[in-house]
Amino acid sequence: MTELKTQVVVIGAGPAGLLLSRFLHDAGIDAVVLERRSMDYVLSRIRAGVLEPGSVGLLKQAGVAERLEKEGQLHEGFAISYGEDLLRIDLQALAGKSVTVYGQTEVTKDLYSAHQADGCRLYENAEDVSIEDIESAEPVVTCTVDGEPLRIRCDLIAGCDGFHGPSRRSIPDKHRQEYERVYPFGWLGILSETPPVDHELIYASHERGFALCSMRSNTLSRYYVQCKADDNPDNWSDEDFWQALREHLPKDVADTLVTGPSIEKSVAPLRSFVSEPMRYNRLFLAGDSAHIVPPTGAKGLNLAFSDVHYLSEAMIQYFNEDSTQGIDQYSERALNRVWKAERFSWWMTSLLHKFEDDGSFNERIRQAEFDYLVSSRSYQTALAENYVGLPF
Ligand code: FAS
Ligand code: PHB
Repeated sequence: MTELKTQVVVIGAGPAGLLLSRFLHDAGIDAVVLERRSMDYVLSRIRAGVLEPGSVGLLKQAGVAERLEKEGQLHEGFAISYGEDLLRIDLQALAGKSVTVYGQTEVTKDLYSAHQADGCRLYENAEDVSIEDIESAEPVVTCTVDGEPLRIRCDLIAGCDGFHGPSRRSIPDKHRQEYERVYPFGWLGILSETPPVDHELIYASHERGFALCSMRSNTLSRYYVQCKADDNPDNWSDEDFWQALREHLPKDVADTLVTGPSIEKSVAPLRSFVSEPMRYNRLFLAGDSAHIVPPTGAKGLNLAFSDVHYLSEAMIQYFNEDSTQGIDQYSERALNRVWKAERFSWWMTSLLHKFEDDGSFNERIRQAEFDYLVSSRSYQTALAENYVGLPF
């Protein structure tokens, strides 16, 4: 049995956990990160691809934006297609800001290499992570690493372990309120070494359903089509996927689509989920451990970073200024921004997807919503403001 003492145990080495431990390290606060999987596995995940300017600012503040600034693509706008109609949302003109296309995989790699360079403590393949004495002044986190039991006493715990992690569940049910909407569809996504069909993202809504044309670079494209929630990627050949994608896009876009073999293919279910509060005694939840958004609004990763913005400030204040003000306000501050992003992601999902059981009235409402968007600069501005990210 190895016994350790630290100030903060960070559970989960995804983007939230790694960014938090970076900020704590810079403030001279000792932390230990526990990750259930191997870091090779964590670094191989294909997830988000759009960064708000606020997230880019945090990555710069953390000193891990060098490659992002070189390889990231600045996007001043994106398009929404509705059947054959195409509307460009000019983010720069409407909201005065642009987003950056740079894969979550790359962000996580940059954070991890900085973590290693700092010589910060991270235990990968940490099994059976569990929290003890969660109501005490010195909680304990236990786990097993390479068969060796590890016991870590700490002051505070950051639950950055995603939706399926133990942190949220260690908060007693009577102290937790969960809000959820599970959508009756998923996203089938592929990655292909082909040039993107457009230099900006296209969110396509079609009577057949939703599709998204995105990218990771000028030679690496990321595409999604709406599929059944429990669909299996093996049910889809590459040709099936490309055919379905073409059918969801305006003809003149589909005609320019360059296809090729997929190098990754996966299905992601869509749900909106929030667990309140985001703090229980000395445990603080950040990122997907506390909330999930459907990816239609490109908010998942960005919300994880905004949580870390609030939580790192609060923990630094607690340890370095002996003030509990930040940690006492953390849950409320974070949830305030989380719910606005939940609303936007739900709105984008409702506008752009096909709901089988919806009936013609809702179909017509969606059409009217799109027509209003096309005709109203203020409505486009509201969309743009939310897409680039509301202030912290
Ligand atoms: P993460 O899930 O990234 O990280 C949590 C970490 O905790 C993981 O490394 C996990 O292994 C670890 N962990 C779990 N249980 C543990 C335990 N018991 N002990 C120790 N460690 C444990 N967002 C978009 O904007 N666009 C997208 O296209 C998109 N696609 C997505 C596809 C999928 C399949 C998923 C799940 C999410 C997607 N998201 C997308 C949202 C995504 O970007 C998340 O919001 C983001 O990864 C959240 O980061 P974290 O909170 O750090 O959680
Ligand atoms: C992606 O590139 O993976 C991506 C982009 C925008 C979204 C969702 C996913 O809204």
